[in-house]
Amino acid sequence: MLKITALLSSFILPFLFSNSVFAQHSKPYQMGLMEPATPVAERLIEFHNMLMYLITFIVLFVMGLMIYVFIRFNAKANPVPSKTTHNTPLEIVWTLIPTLILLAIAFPSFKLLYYMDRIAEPEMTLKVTGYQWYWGYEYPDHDGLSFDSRMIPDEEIDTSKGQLRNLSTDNVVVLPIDTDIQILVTAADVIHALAVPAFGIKTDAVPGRLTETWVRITKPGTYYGQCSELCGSRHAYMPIEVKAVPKEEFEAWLIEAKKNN
Ligand SMILES: [Cu+2]
Repeated sequence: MLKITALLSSFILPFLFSNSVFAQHSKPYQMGLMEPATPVAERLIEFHNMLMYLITFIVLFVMGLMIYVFIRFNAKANPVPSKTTHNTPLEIVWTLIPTLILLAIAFPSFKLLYYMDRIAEPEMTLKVTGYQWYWGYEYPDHDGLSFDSRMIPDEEIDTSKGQLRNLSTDNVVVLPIDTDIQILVTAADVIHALAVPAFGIKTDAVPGRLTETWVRITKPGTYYGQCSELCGSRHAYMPIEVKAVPKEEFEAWLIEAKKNN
């Protein structure tokens, strides 16, 4: 009985409390996608939800038809089968409706793809380089400020500071909120991928190539991501930690960071 209660509470409690703190990283027993922190992530989630409705409707509809066929036209219920082979209106309908459904998916999909691609006039740039196995960050618009960011090892994790195992880093990337930030992604050794779910970004970091993406963070907070391209033995241990702060706070951080650079 105790075990069941414990099991139930571990399922239910995260749901009850999941809204009390802004969700920046995935939670145990989380349902659904991470709370969005950029317009791109918001649109991705809207698109995902739209597809969920569509898929659910199609699955139920096809399942209904099949169940009807199994019952109505099995050998017992329908011993003498019809020899009908063509039905032109029906064939037009079952070609046209799926085509319209595909168009209804393709149109917003391409629109979103181009929206995600790049920002026309970025206010600042962050360059990210993937290494085996950490990330390097550069702020080319801010006197070339640059630093490396490595995962904090398990034994040094300080939970009193809110540090998270396998997610917190020694040098946090600080970015201003409400700013169009161009992110240039590359790698120095093998292919990595910069992925931050709350920002809706997952961009390959390819050696010798500069890939572009962008964010406009709408809520201050700490956001986590991980390398999402299998890059070697410590692939799982090169997290991304981004701290989004108001612009004034970002300027203050810049002054401090440049001193230590
Ligand atoms: Cu990697």
